[in-house]
Parts: sequence; C-alpha cells; structure tokens
Amino acid sequence: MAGSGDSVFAHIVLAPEDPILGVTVAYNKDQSPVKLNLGVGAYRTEEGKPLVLNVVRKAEQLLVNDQSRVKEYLPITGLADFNKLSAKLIFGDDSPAIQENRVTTVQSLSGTGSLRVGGEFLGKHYHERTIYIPQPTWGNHPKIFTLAGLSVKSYRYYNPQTKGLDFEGMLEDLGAAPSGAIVLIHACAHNPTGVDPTVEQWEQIRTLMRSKGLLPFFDSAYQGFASGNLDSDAQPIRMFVADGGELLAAQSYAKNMGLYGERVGALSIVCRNADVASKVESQLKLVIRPMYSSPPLHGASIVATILKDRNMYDEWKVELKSMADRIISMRHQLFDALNSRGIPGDWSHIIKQIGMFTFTGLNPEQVAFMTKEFHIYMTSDGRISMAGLSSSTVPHLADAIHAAVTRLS
Ligand code: KET
Repeated sequence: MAGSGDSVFAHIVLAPEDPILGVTVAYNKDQSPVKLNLGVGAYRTEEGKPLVLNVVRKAEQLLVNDQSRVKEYLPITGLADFNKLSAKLIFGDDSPAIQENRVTTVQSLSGTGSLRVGGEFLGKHYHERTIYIPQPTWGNHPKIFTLAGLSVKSYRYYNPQTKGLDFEGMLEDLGAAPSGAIVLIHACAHNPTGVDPTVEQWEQIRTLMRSKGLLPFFDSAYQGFASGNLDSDAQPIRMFVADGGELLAAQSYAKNMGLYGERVGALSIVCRNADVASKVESQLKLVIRPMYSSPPLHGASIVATILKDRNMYDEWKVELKSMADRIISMRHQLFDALNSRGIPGDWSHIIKQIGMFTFTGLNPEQVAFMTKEFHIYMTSDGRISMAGLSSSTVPHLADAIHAAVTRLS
C-alpha cells in the first residue's frame, strides 16, 4: 500500500548542494531585484542575459534546413569531422602529431565528460595511478578522478600573499612527484585563480615534467577566453606536443562557443606513434560504450559546421574575442570602482588575473555577508565570474566589497 511502511531509502541522508552549481540554486530562490549571480562560469551580456552566438544560430539554421540529416546513433567515438576539427583547433592546423596519425580524439560530454573518460582510461590502462591537481583547482576535478579510480594528490600553484603563481612551490612539488605520475594542468585561464604561468615558466615546467616522465593531462575549458585568441591560449599544450611526448587533452565548447547545455567536448590522446594511437582508441571505446554508449549529435554538428566553414569560423573568432574583451573591460571597471571607493588593500590582481574568473581574496565570511546583505552570489572561496558582471552591476558589487572589507576584515 502506498505511503505505509518505511522507505527502503530511509537511511539516505540529504546531500549538500554542489559548491558551484548550488550557488545558482540559491540565487534562483532569491526574490531581490538587485540579486546578482557571479557563481557559475557562464557568460552574460551587458544586459545580464545568456548569449547564444550568432554563428551558432546560423549553424543551427543550416542543420535544421538540411533535410538529408537524420538522427541515427553516432559511432561510439562520436562525429568524425568534429573530432578531426577539434584536434586541429587545439593542437594547431599544422600539428605534426596529427599529420603522423598519432592523435586519437573522441567526442565526449563537454569538458567534464572528457576528463572522466580520460580518467577512467588511465585508471584502467596506465601504470601510475596518482594524479596531481593544482591547489586550488576546479572543485569537480578531485571527484572526477577519484571516481575514475585514481589517487588524487595536489601540487602548490597559487600564492595567496602575492595573489599570483607559486612557481617555486609548483616546481618543487612536481619535482617530488613519483616518476610517471599524471599531472592535471589547466591549459589557460586557470580556474579559480585566473593565474597562468608565463611562456618561459611553461617551458621550465615542460622540461621538468618530461625529464621525470610525468604525464600531462590538459584541461582546456577556456580556449580563446583568456587572451581572445585561440592559438595563443593553446600555446602551452602545443609546446608539450612539439617535444614529441605523450599527453591527454580534454576540450570543452561550453564557454568558447557558448554551448554549455549542449554538452560538447572532446578528449584527445597524443601518442608516440600511430599504432599506439589506434590501440588506445579501441580501448577508449570500451570505456565509453558501457558509460553512455555514444555521444549526442546536435552540439557536435553545430561545432563541426562552424569549424569547417572559413567564414563561419572567422565569425566565431570575432564573437569569441568580443566576449573575452567584455570580460577584460569588466576587470578594469571593477578595479576602478574599488579604487574610487578607497577600499583598503591592493586590488591590482583583478586586472592582472585572466580568463573568466577573479579570485578576489575575500574570505567565506565576507562572501556570506555579501550574499546576505547585497544579494550577490559567488562561491565561498571568493571567486567571482567576471562574465556575470556588467557596467550597470559593477557599482553594486564594489559597494558590497567595500562593506565586506571594511566591516569584516
Ligand atoms: N574544466 C574547468 C577548469 C572548468 O572550469 C569547467 C567548468 C569544466 C572543466 C567543465 O565544463 P563543461 O561544462 O563540462 O564543459 N567550470 C564552470 C562550470 C561548472 O562548474 O560546471 C565553473 O567553474 O563555474
């Protein structure tokens, strides 16, 4: 009889909300007209609205109008065109690794799915089960890799005193890692800190990692968002490909093409030679098939349509650059607004950090205060999504930071 007796699930405890996505849940419940969501990394226009790129609308129109298109399953590895074009986007048009057929690329469920498939593959087939992730890092990384069967350790990355890179600490920790360990690297626009190594520092990191046989696993969720230029943002990865060594790279089209909910991404594994690459691909299929069988068609078709047409590709680059530029302009506006209020402390990290986020240095108590008193929502580590800010909301945020810093320091 319905409703009588104990549930077989009665022992289950209520899980906490996700530290990032839960911020949006709380924001949605807030009735205040001045509420502001700077939690999740999702681009908003100057009007505070989500943005569908014009070039994406165009591609979708082409797809809808094409009567020859069907809804058959994709292969386990996804849309072949999409995979080829994605590899070129990240490794470069003229990448020798692609020409030598030693890259295998599979379409996956955005960045998260690509990291998970890569993690599962490594857990099953790679001799060293330890993965080093930066401290701090995107909150989902430790969970993804732990569930994939890897043992997660961290390397120093950020120095809270300088609000910049802890380069010495990073080299020391990577230098002390067991030979062969996997190292998760944010390809650009490190989340949450907005702090990236310079090209010279990348070169030192590369030399150290290769000398110890550490395996790089790049997470590329922001290609084009850091500098506004797709090639510059991919440079660290290309340096590691150019030395002939092996690596993994997870790509997401959530941010740079605004395809968040379409869940479009790719995992590439660069191998020593074509023979290894084809065997690796055969094993990736065995990871994917029991997990979700094959990836979704629509988002990958949008990406492939754009990447294979010169004009649409150029149009995308212009739209991407304008998103990146708007974020940079928000940094300057916020920095100026804080200065004009005479807020104590050095806030220059706001204009020095890059990508979608600013790691403000605000503590959890100050964040809670800003949410309670100003209806401003952000993750408790003090990260704000600059992409969620606009000229009209900068003053409100600056007032809130002013109040938080002067009352709760
Ligand atoms: N890697 C990094 C570094 C990252 O910031 C995100 C998303 C992802 C991967 C995964 O994105 P996907 O949508 O699976 O392609 N970060 C933002 C959204 C989230 O937490 O899901 C964020 O940090 O706000």
